[in-house]
Amino acid sequence: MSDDKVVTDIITLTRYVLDEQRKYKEASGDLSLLLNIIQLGCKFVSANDPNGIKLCVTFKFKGISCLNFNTRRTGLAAGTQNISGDDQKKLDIISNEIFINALRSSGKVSVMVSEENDEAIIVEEGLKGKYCVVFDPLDGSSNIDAGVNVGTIFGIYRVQEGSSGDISDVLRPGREMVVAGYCMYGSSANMIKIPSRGKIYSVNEGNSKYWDEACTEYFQSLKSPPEGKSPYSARYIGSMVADVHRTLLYGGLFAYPSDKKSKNGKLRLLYECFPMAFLVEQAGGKATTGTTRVLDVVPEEIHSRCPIFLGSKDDVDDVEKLYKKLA
Ligand code: AHM
Ligand code: MG
Repeated sequence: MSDDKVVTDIITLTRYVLDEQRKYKEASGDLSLLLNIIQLGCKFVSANDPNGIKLCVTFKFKGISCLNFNTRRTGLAAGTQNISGDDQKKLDIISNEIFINALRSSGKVSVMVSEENDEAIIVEEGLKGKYCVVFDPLDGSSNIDAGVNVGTIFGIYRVQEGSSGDISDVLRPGREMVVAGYCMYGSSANMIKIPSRGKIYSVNEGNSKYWDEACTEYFQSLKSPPEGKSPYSARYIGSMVADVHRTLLYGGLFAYPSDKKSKNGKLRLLYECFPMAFLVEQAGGKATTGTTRVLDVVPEEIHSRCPIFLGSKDDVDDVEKLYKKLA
C-alpha cells in the first residue's frame, strides 16, 4: 500500500490475540483480556512519549510458540511536548500505578511483581484470578532525559495447581512463563528470527575491571580476533529494551555479566532477564548466565538478579564454551 493511503485493516495486537484465542476451543479469554490491559498501560506510557509505540509480544500456548510483532502509531497527548524532565521521571511511578490498578481490577491476576515495588502485590480475595504478572513498567528510565528508547517489559505465569496465588507462584523458572513481551516506545521495525551470528557486542565496558576471567577473555576475543577475522562493533545504549531490540534485529550479543562488584549482575530475573530470554529463544537465539540457561534459573526472591548473555545462538554458544573451558 502506498504511503498516502491509510491502512484500515490492521493486525493489531488485540486482533492477533483474539485470532489465537479462537484456535483453542477451551480458551476462556482471560489471557486475552490481560494482554489488553497490559496494552492499555503501554498506551498510557506512549501517550507521554513523542515517538509512538511498538509492541512486541511472544506467545506460548500449549507448546505452540510464535513470535509476533505489531506496530501501531499513537498520537501525541496534549501537553506532551511541554513535559519537564522531572515530570517524565514521575512517569515510572504513574505507569506503575496504571498497570497495578488495571491488572488488579481485571479479576484475572493474583500476584504482581513490579520493579517499582519492594514487595510482591498479592491481590485481595474476590478479585484474584489465575495469572501472575511480573513487570518493569518503565525500563531504562534513567535514559528518558536523553531521549533514548525506553520500554515496558512483562511476563505472565499461570497460578500453580492447588495454590491460592502467592509469592511461590512467581518464584519459578522463566521457562514456565506463558507469555512474555516488551513494548518499546519510540521505534518501528519488523523481524521474525534473530541471525545465528552477529557482529555487534553490547555490554557496559566501564565494568570490565571487575569482570571474571571468562568474561574478560570473551570480549577480548571479539575485539582482537585471529588474523583474517574482523572485530565486532560495540553498541551500548544502557536501556535493556533498546539494546535487546537491536540485538534481535541485527544479531550479536547483549550482556550484563556478574562481576566482582555485582555477584549476580544487575538485571532482575522476573521482569528483565526472563521475558527477554523468553523472547530471544522464541526468535531462535539463546540466553545464558554463562553456565546455565537463563530460563532454567529459579528466582530466590522477587527481585533476584542474574548474569545474562543473550543474542545470536552461535555468539552465546561461544560464551558458554569459554565459561566451560575456564571453569
Ligand atoms: P533500570 O530498570 O533501573 O532502568 O535499570 C535497568 C537498566 C537496563 O535497561 C540496562 O540494561 C541497564 O540497567 C544498564 O545498566 P548500566 O548503567 O549499569 O550499564
Ligand atoms: Mg529495569
